[in-house]
Amino acid sequence: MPMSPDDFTPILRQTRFLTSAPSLDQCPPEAGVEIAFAGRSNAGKSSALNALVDHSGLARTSKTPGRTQLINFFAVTPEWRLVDLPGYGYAQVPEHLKREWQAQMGAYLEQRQCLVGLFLVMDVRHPLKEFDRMMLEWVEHYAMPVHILLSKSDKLKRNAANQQLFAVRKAVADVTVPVSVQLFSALNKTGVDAARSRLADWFSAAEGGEKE
Ligand SMILES: Nc1nc2c(ncn2[C@@H]2O[C@H](COP(=O)(O)OP(=O)(O)OP(=O)(O)O)[C@@H](O)[C@H]2O)c(=O)[nH]1
Ligand SMILES: [Mg+2]
Repeated sequence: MPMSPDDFTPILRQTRFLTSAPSLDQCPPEAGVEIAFAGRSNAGKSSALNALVDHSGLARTSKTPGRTQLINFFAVTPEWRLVDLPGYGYAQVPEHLKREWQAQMGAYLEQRQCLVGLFLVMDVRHPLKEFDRMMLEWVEHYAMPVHILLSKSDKLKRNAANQQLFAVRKAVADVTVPVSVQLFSALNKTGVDAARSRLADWFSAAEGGEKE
């Protein structure tokens, strides 16, 4: 049964911080279902998560890139979790730490059985950078659906934002896993309803069933 927004939004509003994990072996137990937010540093992952659960300040946001360095888990219900992944691609980070990050993210995507889908957050003005393309290759490899938020859409005029939307849709048309793309703004709440219904679809589709 699809969940209506009227039913789901109050559930999302109950989201609470659960735990932070510095590495995969310290993640909470594999139970229920998880949806993760990935994206380059400063793309707006934490802001998007906060807008979706209607709780500013829940996930820490910052003007300093690389704020989120841990894997942060949020419980929507005892069964449903949202995961704020560390950002990637900030320039100041030494090469060995970038490799360490890649290994952690790769391991998380590969091994986390309860992960049912990825929200890939990209600044609408700078989509599909190298790391975004790597994430798309990974979700293809692990056969995981991906939903792209083109964030900070308030930074562009409506026409320019729509042009970016169509360009990204075209660019990902050949991706071999289910992929959807939308405009999003945590500032003026553009696209919040659409993103919530994607979360609701993934959570309720996975409910009670094992990931295939
Ligand atoms: N104008 C505008 N600014 C935004 C929006 N979303 C996020 N920002 C700003 O962009 C900056 C980064 O936002 P975060 O949500 O912390 O980004 P992040 O992807 O979690 O960053 P890391 O945790 O460092 O990887 C902050 O200064 C936010 O206020 C938006 O929709 N519109
Ligand atoms: Mg963050």
